[in-house]
Amino acid sequence: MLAEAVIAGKTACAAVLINPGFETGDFTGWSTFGQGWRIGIGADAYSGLYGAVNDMLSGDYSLYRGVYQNLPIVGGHIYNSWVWLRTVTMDTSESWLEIQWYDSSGTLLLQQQSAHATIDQPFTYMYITNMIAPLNAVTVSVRGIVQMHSDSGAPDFSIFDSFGFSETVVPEPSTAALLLGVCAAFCLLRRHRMLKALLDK
Ligand SMILES: [Ca+2]
Repeated sequence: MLAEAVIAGKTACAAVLINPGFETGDFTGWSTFGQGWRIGIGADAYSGLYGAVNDMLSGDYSLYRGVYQNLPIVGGHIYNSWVWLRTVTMDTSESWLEIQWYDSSGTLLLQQQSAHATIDQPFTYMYITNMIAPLNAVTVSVRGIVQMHSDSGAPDFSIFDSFGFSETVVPEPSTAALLLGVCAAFCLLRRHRMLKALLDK
């Protein structure tokens, strides 16, 4: 069991999105806010069988809608994020990929956005690369955002699939091995603390 924990600790160094392409067929791992979120199939999937759709319909009132997932990160490290975004009959809204960085008290430190989709597009790679997490950030929120410009009610559809979030490791060649060792040691320590907390319960 300890050996399994050690192996899991090493691979858990960079947190990974749960259900990034909605292939559970639901929003497992994700949260949403605002109106209109559902899981779509067929043309609503960039990859696999499912994608996350926001329907903006007549009479809607939510100006901002989001689908998001939070992950632990390390301040000062460099990260990339992406999603495939398709938009249909866009005329009263826009949508984009958004990254928010939070400190340990849940305070928003910084927000970054990809290019915005303002007109119809097939599934298009939307991304933000080489983001440096604020030094005191501990959590990232990876978000697909839709903004309604008015309540005129024209139907607009924004479809998100295959979200991604990864760390860019760019150590000096001479320190690469050292950094990997530190990373492994950090994960081991964290895993040890988690195990100890569990055992102490
Ligand atoms: Ca999918």
